[in-house]
Amino acid sequence: MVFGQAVIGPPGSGKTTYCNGMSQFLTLIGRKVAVINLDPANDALPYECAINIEDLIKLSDVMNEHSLGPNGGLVYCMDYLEKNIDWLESKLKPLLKDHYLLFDFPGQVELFFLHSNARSVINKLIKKLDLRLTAIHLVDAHLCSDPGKYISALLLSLSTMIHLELPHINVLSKIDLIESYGKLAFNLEYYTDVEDLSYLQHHLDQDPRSAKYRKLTKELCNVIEDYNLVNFSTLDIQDKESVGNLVKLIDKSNGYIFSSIDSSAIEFSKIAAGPLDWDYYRYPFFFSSSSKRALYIFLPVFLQR
Ligand SMILES: Nc1nc2c(ncn2[C@@H]2O[C@H](COP(=O)(O)OP(=O)(O)OP(=O)(O)O)[C@@H](O)[C@H]2O)c(=O)[nH]1
Ligand SMILES: [Mg+2]
Repeated sequence: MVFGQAVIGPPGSGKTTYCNGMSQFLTLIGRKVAVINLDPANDALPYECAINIEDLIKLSDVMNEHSLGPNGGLVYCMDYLEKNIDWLESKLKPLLKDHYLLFDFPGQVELFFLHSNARSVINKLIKKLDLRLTAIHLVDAHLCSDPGKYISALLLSLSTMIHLELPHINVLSKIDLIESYGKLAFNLEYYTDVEDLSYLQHHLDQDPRSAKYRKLTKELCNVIEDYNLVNFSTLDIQDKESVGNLVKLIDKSNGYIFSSIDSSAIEFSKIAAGPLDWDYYRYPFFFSSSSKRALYIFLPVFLQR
């Protein structure tokens, strides 16, 4: 059984930086990590890449040969990858024995709530290679500073969850920058827990442009609340505690925490129902703010770019 993450989210939400930071963190806690770049538009990769889609297809070639723009080009590349899934499988096979996989996907959101190609790539890999993947959906935290943008982030997260049908964690990325966009109308927990969206209505009414769409927005909020699926974790990729908390959630969602257990169903259920603190005590630096080693590993995440 091979565990890993499919890292997705809108352009610039921090996916590539996340793969870099997450691979450093996981390496630090003793996992062997392989980062797979599936974004054919990712030109300057900050991480060492085990597999690169550019070896199969290049966005610039596709755009030239087929007279496509970047968006059409990316859809073409993902279709091409789906048709040539054997290429990816053969590259992944040598890694399956002992690696944890991080897939860095393109930031074109239609690929993950509309088109079937990316979903099909993920599903084929899961079935053929027995992967356990969690979708990590990064959304820039600055969207919380505008109620209209926040609602569209909720809708995007919901449609992506329903479309991909994977264990799924929505993450407000770049949370360290949230205060630089001014004071939020509500506590951060309001935005992460997605509790009662009717409170947003008042704020939307302040803006004449959004007040015009009052009824529509209300119905959209009802849809989000009726599904009751979306909530968010937060992440500052430079902060080891923030990354550590997310790792705990991911390990629970894709079953990594069960991977070393071969005893009874009771043991499984104890872990499933218990707190998230599984056996992270194995890594003494995990939450120790005095640990400089982890900090030094993290600082270069941005400096390398
Ligand atoms: N302050 C802060 N900046 C971040 C964080 N994560 C990413 N960034 C910055 O956000 C910018 C975009 O990050 P990328 O990792 O390139 O985003 P991406 O989602 O891979 O972008 P595309 O591949 O173009 O869709 C970069 O300047 C990063 O340094 C974070 O947690 N905090
Ligand atoms: Mg990227």
